[in-house]
Amino acid sequence: MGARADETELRGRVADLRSALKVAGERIPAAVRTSVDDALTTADGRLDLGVEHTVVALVGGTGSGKSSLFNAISRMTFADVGVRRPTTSLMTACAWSERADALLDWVGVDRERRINRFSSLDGDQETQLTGLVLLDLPDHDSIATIHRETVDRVVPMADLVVWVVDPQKYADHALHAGYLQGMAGVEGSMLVVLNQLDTVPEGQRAEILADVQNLLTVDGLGEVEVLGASAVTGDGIAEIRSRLATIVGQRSRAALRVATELSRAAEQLTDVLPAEVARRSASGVPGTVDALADLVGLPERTTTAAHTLDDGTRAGADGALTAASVTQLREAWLERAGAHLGPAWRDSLVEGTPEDEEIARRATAAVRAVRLPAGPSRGVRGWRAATAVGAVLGVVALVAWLVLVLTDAAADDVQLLLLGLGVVGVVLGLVGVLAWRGARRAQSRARAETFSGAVREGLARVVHDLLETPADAVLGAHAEARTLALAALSREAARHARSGD
Ligand SMILES: Nc1nc2c(ncn2[C@@H]2O[C@H](COP(=O)(O)OP(=O)(O)OP(=O)(O)O)[C@@H](O)[C@H]2O)c(=O)[nH]1
Ligand SMILES: [Mg+2]
Repeated sequence: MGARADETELRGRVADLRSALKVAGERIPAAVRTSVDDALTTADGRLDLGVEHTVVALVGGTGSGKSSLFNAISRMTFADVGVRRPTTSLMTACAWSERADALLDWVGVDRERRINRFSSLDGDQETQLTGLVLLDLPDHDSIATIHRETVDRVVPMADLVVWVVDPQKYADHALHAGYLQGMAGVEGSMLVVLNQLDTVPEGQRAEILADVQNLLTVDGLGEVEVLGASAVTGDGIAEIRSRLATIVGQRSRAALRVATELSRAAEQLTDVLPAEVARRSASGVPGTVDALADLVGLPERTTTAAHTLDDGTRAGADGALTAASVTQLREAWLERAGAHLGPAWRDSLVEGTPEDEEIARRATAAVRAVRLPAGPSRGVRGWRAATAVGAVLGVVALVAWLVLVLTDAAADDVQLLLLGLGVVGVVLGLVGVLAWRGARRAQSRARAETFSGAVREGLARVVHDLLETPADAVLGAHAEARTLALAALSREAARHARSGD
């Protein structure tokens, strides 16, 4: 991954974590909030210094040739090389970068002791070292305390420390006891260069290099790479440059440190944002609507609404819910919706949920608002009329027929016609009665369904507005904060998966 892409990714992770903090706000425990916030501030500071840089410090005893190597590696003659010891008292820096000033301010290199390798004409040959910030340090074994202090301050800031030793003093006790033995554990960020190899007869060079390696093994640094070089003849310089190119091509220690800190911060956040917390409260809604329907006495009210033919508001008129009657329902809801939430999140859920009074008032109003068409339905009215017509017709015709039969006043045809009409009327009356009763039952059923459906709909709205919506606001924030924290984690995991480091 390129250094810029690395920085962009790290800034993205900082932004995600910052958003997570913002979304969650004070619902994150104060200690975690402070710790994550501090980590983000530190990360920002490091990113501002530029994590694309790899700081390499040349450290060693006076006269070992640090300044000479600095010049040889940078192919310039910027550092002072001297015969009088110690020569270097002020750090010198060469940056293969145009953005290293903030970093060099932080390291403490004077402005006039910096040189930018990109401003030189042969910059093209230097691109393989892009990102390198090479530091020439004063001697660590100096008679000048300030030199030692500089070394002690800068060594921990470096991504790679190059210990420069020479054939005369490589076994120096101050070097091994004072510095090298303390480096065990961070061998990966050091390199030893045995300089002035030109002063050693060719036949003895391998032996002396092996000796340096042995001493390092005794120091507990057996893994550390030892390179031989001569700043005067230029032998071994290409190898050092190529070694440095490999190192600057890897993720800088600064980037790694920021990445690690961000992962730790992300983990702290995900720890207080458990995965078990639901993202929404919808699953608790049907049961709560049922419970509220029972509380308002929906079954009895439905029976009333079915059998009374007024506009339906009478069914919901009496019996307003009391606040106390919904207390348990509200508590059960909060218990369920807030399962697994941390204490501050739970408080926020409780605070965001309207009080018992409000729920009781809205539920009562929802029941009272239901209206049904008043009076009998058209079917009922029709069959009632048909019954009446049939009954009248039947009775009149039969009475007329009876009178005519008894008085024998009419022809047989007329008697037969009246008898037929009477029978038709009676049948129509009987069918009418049955159909009338059926239509009344159907109307009751329809009224019951409409009433109960409308009340449940109204109560569902109450549950949605007063319970589900506020709960989802809290659960949504929780889920969002967790997703952001996970994004900051998983991006890192993805990076590891890509680069295998
Ligand atoms: N023969 C030989 N002489 C070298 C080599 N490297 C440096 N010198 C000489 O050693 C002397 C000291 O070199 P510097 O580069 O100033 O050493 P330094 O480590 O920077 O010394 P301080 O700044 O005092 O800590 C100079 O006279 C250099 O010319 C080398 O590889 N071979
Ligand atoms: Mg020097």
